[in-house]
Amino acid sequence: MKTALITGITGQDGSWLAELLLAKGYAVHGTVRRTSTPGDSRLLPFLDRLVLHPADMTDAGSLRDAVAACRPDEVYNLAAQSHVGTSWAMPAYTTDVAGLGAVRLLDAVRAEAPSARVYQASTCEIFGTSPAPQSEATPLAPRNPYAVGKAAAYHAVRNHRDAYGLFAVNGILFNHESERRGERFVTRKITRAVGRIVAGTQGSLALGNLEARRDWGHAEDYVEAMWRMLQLDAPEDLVVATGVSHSVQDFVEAAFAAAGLDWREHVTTDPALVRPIDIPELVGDASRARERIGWSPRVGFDALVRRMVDHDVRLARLERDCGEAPVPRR
Ligand code: NAP
Ligand code: F7E
Repeated sequence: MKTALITGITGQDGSWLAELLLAKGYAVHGTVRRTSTPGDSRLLPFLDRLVLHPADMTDAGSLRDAVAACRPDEVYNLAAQSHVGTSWAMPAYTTDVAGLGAVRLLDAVRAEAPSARVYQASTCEIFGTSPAPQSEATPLAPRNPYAVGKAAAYHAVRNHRDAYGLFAVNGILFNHESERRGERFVTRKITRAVGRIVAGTQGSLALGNLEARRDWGHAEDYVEAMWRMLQLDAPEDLVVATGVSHSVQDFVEAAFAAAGLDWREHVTTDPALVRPIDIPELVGDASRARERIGWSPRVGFDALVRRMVDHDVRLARLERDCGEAPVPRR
């Protein structure tokens, strides 16, 4: 039985990856932050099959203890303050967690489990304003504090690979969403609003830049790519994307239409939600991933929107019927 350690196991991708690895027969360990209210709701269906270790990406000792406690075969570094908008409000913290956090983890692996394979959750955000479509050959041009931290982590992974022979890879993933997506990312913010509008518990939805174009896939497909990257014969950085971009407005139109609503009657724009710099278009060329790990997405844009809307309409009706107060996220 192989052992995997997932940092950020409580997040969207962490929960999908934990489920995938459990199904493959792994012993799955994860790091969790101490919080005043439990943050493990995404893990509840299989919580009793996980081993959780207290750790924070800002605390090198806790990461080293977690690695030493489970001596993993595979380490997936998914932990980050991953909201780009928030990274402008918390630049030092975000850059620390995403950048130095990865360095601390790599050092912990080198010290405690040097033969472990390491997956780093890199992101298309490192390409910033470099022209689309972006591939492994695209120059890095990070344009927000989150991306600056992730670009530092990207280079740290490559240095650890070349200097110490660590099997470490950057999965350069484009946007991926799901029914488990955090409610302040735009897709889930939209589908949660659609659900509540259908249930009669929300009237309108305020958004920022509707023109930005992103390459949206389903997270369940993307965690499969993470696992496949760690099964390669030799470590290699790969772009994972659908290759198709849509605007935020396209997503809004599709989500409202899926529930039989006209988005123009409900959506407003608020300049306070527009970022100081917003990347106009991120769309990936995943040809190399297709060739090296045989990966291609199974869930396309329309199916993604439909799955999220259906889920969030059901959820909003349940909340209404249980008398839970709706709290839309900005
Ligand atoms: P997410 O839902 O925001 O989850 C982030 C995880 O990181 C959570 O478990 C969170 O714990 C943990 N975390 C945050 N700050 C931490 C800290 N200081 N110390 C320890 N843990 C901390 O993100 P996601 O969508 O699953 O993404 C997973 C990873 O892939 C992230 O690194 C993200 O930057 C990267 N990525 C995501 C996408 C995407 O489209 N989803 C694309 C490319 C790359 P709490 O539950 O305690 O907050
Ligand atoms: O924004 C625009 C916003 O916050 C998408 C993270 O997982 O993917 C994610 O980062 C677009 C941007 O995701 C609102 O300005 C308009 O252009 O859903 P998002 P993101 O910034 O692309 C990358 C690959 C990651 O690595 C990140 O970790 O939508 N937008 N109006 C809005 N965005 C939000 N959040 N809220 C709005 O009201």
